[in-house]
This record gives sequence, C-alpha cells and structure tokens, in this order.
Amino acid sequence: MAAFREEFSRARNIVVLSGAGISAESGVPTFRGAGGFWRRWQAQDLATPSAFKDNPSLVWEFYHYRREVMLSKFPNAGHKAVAECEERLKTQGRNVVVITQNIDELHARAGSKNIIELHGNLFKTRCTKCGNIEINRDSPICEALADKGAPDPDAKDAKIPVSQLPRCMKGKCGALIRPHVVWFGECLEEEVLEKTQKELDRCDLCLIVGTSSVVYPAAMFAPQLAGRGVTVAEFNLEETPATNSFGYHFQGPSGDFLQVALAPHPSESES
Ligand code: BV8
Ligand code: ZN
Repeated sequence: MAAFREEFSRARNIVVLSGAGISAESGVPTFRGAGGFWRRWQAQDLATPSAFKDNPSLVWEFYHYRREVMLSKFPNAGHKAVAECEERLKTQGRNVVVITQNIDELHARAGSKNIIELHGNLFKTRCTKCGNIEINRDSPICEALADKGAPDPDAKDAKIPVSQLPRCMKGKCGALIRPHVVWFGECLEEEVLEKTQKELDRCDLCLIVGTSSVVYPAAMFAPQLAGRGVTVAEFNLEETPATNSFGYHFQGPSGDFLQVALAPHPSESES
C-alpha cells in the first residue's frame, strides 16, 4: 500500500473504474453469487432487448424492484472516499474521474461530480418511440407496478398489460418507455465511449474497484491502461481474470481499502 500511495501522490489524472462490488457494502446485490438472482432469472436474462420485447411487464417488474431497493440504500465509505478524493485533488489541479458500470447512482449521491455512467442509470427512462430521455424517480414509476416486483423465486409475474406500463409523457407520444440502461447486446452510447477514451488517454493512475471484469467493453479498459504502462490497482474480494495484468491487488472490502488508499498523502500538504 505504501508503494501505491507513493504513485498516488504523484498522479494527476486518476481514473476510478467501478463495478457492482463497490456498492455491495451499501447492501446493493451484485450480479454474481446469490444476489445475482431475481425470481428465477439472472440480470443477463432480463437485461436484454429481446426479454423486453417478449415480456415488457416482467422486465419492468425487475427494474421497478431495483429502483425500489435503492430507496433504502446509501453510499458507503468506498463511494465517499472516492468523492472526497476528487474534491480534495481538484484544489491541487489534479483530476479524478469515476467511470462506472453501475446504474445505482451511489457515486453521485456520495458527492462525486466527474462521473461517466457506462451502462446508463436506473432513474432514467427512454421512450421506445420518440427516444425522449427523462430522469424519473417516481416510486412506483406507474400505478400498475405498485407493490409488484417481489424478488422471491416463486413470486407470481404481474403480467401487466403494455397499456398500463410506464408511458412517454412527451407531447402526444404516449409510447412505451424503457429503462435508459445499456442491455446485453446493445452498444454503449457513442459520446460515452468517446468521453471514456479521452479519460483513458490522459490517465496516469487507475483504480479498478469491485468488478469481475467479465462484461465487455468495460472489462477492456483497465487492461488497456496496463498495456501502455499505466499503473492499475485492483480492489476486490477475490482475484479476477484481469488481476495478473495489474500492478497492485488489494484483497478485501473496497470500503475499507479505498479509505486508506485515497487518504491525504503527506506530500499534499507541502504543495
Ligand atoms: C456490447 C446495465 C457491442 C443493465 C449491464 C452476445 C451478443 C451480444 C453481445 C455479447 C454476446 N456475448 C458477449 C457479448 C458482449 C457482452 C458481454 O460482455 N457479455 C458478457 C456476459 C460476456 N457485452 C455487451 O453486450 C455490451 N455491449 O458488447 O455492444 C455489441 C453489440 C451487439 C452484438 C455484439 C456486440 C453491453 C454490456 C452492458 C450490459 N449492461 N448493466 C443493468 O444493470 O440491468 S452489465 C452489468 O453486469 C453491470 O453493469 C456490469 O457491467 C456487469 C456486472 O459486472 P460487475 O459490475 O463486475 O459485477 P459482478 O457482480 O459481476 O462482480 C462484482 C465484483 O465485485 C466481484 O468481482 C466481487 O468479487 C467484487 N466484490 C463484491 N463485494 C465486494 C467486492 N469487491 C470489493 N469490495 C466488496 N465489498
Ligand atoms: Zn415518446
């Protein structure tokens, strides 16, 4: 950790790449292991355009459930350490950017400002017809979903008619809206990828936190940095397929480790 902190003290453009694991200590289920199931499915069975086309009611129950879960979840020490570090380093003319795969908004709620949401946001909707994107925090998002979305395997699917699912409120559109998230098989937004590439190009230190590094293209970013000699520090409970391409691997809860790793360095007070 001392060696990492030395490099941290000299870095001027820090990228924090996060996945579901950074929110685990907030009680938000990750995609792997037990938490990865909702009723009889895993996220990748429901987070797809074909699942939404075939059964929009089921997919909306899944996202409604995840929206409601967030009402009782809060940023943890890991999110806060990143946000505090961004604010502190800004006064030293140094950048911190969060590039997250998470759609739970916990980085923003912890105070991070410089955030790229690679896979969208649980509290944004997009119209399937006119493309209108809205921020929507309604709980429930529509009457028909009230008290629906129970996660237990034998919970009954609500089979809500499409006409009663969330609809577009822009003008007379009224078409079905969907979560503004990137599903499996969908491309990430062009401008998100461009912004990400710009940050990766100028990055001189990367922390990759709480991700199993299996979903692409997000899983490529840190190995890409390591490939051009940028120091990458992995914070995870376990090793991942990408671990051996990184300079550091801190094994344990990211909430604990990030507080130590990103704390003020003695050299900061000199400048
Ligand atoms: C794309 C938003 C181009 C939705 C997500 C077949 C057809 C089409 C595409 C593919 C295909 N086969 C493969 C692909 C590519 C696919 C992919 O990579 N699939 C994987 C499964 C192999 N990728 C895509 O489809 C992407 N688009 O490729 O477009 C294209 C287009 C058409 C055709 C071909 C290519 C889009 C991927 C985005 C999907 N959307 N999320 C939603 O959330 O509902 S992905 C979602 O899952 C997350 O955003 C995240 O990216 C991923 C989960 O990963 P993690 O965040 O890492 O979480 P996980 O639970 O896995 O791991 C948690 C980690 O934390 C663990 O390591 C654990 O040890 C650690 N941990 C736990 N607790 C702690 C901790 N660490 C520290 N402290 C703790 N306390
Ligand atoms: Zn519309």
